[in-house]
Amino acid sequence: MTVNGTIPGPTLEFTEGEYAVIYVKNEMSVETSVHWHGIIIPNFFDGVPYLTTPPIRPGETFKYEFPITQNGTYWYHSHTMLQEQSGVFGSLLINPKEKTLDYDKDLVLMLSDWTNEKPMNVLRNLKRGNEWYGMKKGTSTPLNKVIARGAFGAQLDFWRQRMEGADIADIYYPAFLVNGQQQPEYPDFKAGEKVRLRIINGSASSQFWMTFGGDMPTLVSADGLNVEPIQKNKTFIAIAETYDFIVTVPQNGKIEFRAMAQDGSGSATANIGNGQVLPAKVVPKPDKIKMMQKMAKMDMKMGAHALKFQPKKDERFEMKKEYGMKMDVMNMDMSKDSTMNEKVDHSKMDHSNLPAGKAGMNMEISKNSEMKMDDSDITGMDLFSEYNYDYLKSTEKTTYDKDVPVKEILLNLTGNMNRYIWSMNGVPLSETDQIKINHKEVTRITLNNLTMMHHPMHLHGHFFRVINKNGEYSPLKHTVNVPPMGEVTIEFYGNEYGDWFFHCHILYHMMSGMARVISYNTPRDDRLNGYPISGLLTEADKYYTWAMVDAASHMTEFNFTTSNIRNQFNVMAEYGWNENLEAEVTYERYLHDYLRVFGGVNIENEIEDSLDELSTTAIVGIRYLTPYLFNLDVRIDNKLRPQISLSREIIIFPRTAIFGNFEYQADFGWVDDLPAGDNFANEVVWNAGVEYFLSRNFSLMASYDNRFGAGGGLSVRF
Ligand SMILES: [Cu+2]
Repeated sequence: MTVNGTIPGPTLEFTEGEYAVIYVKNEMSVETSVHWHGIIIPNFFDGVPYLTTPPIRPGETFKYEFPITQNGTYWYHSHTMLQEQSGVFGSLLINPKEKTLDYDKDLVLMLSDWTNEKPMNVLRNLKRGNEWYGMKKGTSTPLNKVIARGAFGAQLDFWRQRMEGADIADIYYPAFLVNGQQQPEYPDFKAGEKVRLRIINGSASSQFWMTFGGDMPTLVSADGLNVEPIQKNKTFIAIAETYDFIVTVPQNGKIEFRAMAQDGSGSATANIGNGQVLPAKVVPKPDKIKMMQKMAKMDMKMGAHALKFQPKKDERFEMKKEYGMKMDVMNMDMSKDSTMNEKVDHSKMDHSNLPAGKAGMNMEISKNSEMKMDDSDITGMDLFSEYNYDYLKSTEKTTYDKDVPVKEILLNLTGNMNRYIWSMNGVPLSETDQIKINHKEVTRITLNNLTMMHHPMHLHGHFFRVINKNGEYSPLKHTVNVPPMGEVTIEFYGNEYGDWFFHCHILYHMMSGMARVISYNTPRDDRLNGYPISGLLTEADKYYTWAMVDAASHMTEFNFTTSNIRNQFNVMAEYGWNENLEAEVTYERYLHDYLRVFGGVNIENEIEDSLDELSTTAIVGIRYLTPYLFNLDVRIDNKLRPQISLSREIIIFPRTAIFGNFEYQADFGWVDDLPAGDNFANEVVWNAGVEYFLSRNFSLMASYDNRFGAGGGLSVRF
């Protein structure tokens, strides 16, 4: 999917004060939409289908029109499902009426991530818990590596909290791109020219560290708005953010611009100018095992519900209190990475009297040439201190009139990696009401991240203050990254009308429920009649279906699952060549992330190694994901025989997992008579095995099962 046949689509250039008229013709076979990211726009043209704007059906042309009241670097993208991942995005460059910055030329650098898979298939693989992406890009932390690094204690701590480890990015990308290429060249810029690099992160789920070769670049604007210019080389760019840097093309070579994926799984570069390459610094890969060890040492609680038992019940504050970072680690020293020689000229700052955000921490910024990496130095929050926005200072005061009423909103960012459900306050989009805000009031939102991932949160139609150490001069942004277990406070003045989307810009998180509608409670536009909002809500609560077949020398097994957020249907059939059989169909309802009730039908052969007599029973029970990530199944059948089983899978080597299952059924003879003289019978089923991942869809497996015996074969996932 493309815009006008290219990835990215064309750069749309305007000048502040113009009136934009843009015709979008849908030549695809599916619905689409275009959202103008960061643009202050009439609500109807914001481009979120079924919320503000009708979807564009195949063959239709939609006319967007809006006055251009701002200038800077912005972008546009499809807001329909995962189309942006496929390539429906481009840049939006708005020139100021009067040029205030000193530069000669513009160069847009649009970053993106590229997958050869269908994006919906990527999401399906995340939903089913396929470990392949981490294996493929070498960022998974198998048990052998964890043990070799002496981090088994930390691993146990994570497992106890139902977490596999510290995850940075979920998806494997074969390529990262700048303007659609892995290493584009821009030789037309001449030595001495000042170039304004307009960098946009149009990725679906990749965040980057940006570095520059040659002289220190000057950061002049963020999210389209000018900031106090600062010389800065190593800068983080979250998804959907934009940063403008002014660089001077050197006499002695070309500037290398490098964007390295945050998890170190790859990078893209661009060269600006001519001659020898002046290389950009390569940021070291993050050490996930070390992160795990540090996090385990910190006093914090993971595993907040991504799917609450009672979504209507307000438990935001209890959730914030129970989970996340404990307050006593908030007072600590912070050593800052100044390898890049940033212009941090203060050796000691006391921010304890600053208004909000992470204020209250006494920060000590030491001007070391190397980041201190020994454990004694790194405590608490400073694991993620390099992600704060303190380097952004607005050129003007951004505060609101003190007399304006303030409405405070707490949003805990929550997620469950096991089922790939993302939400806020434990409630995904499909189960929540709109957040009501008031016109002419300030809305202050505290974003409290209770997950191990970064979430770039984007609010449509507004700029919000990101409260940082610059107090009254805190910057205005449209997208803010909230680091793992971190807290960011934003606030904005309500000068709009209508409903606006607020969501994590990792598309796969948005599509899994991490989104909200912020509503001014004004009447819905008549032009949306026939496009109910349910069209948007159900996007984040789709059914995903997957299946697996094991074909082995001793048995064959078939598993089928179809699942949305609350409901799941399973079909399982195992057949041993020694004439043993078990098959089961169940429906499950998730009461919360870890607990579900189920009912269904089970078929088994009565007599060992013979299919002559099959017994069919109805079953009901519960399934529970225990601490340490065991799957517990407790059930009873219509012959009143209780059964308990426990299963677990662990990745022990980079591509190798072991698995085991133990099942115990008791029969007290309450319904069927037991053989004469017996008043109790039991049956034990167990199996254990090993699986080697060949690719996303194929594994070699070998197992022993006390019914079927030992053997090996192939597992196929589809
Ligand atoms: Cu997210």
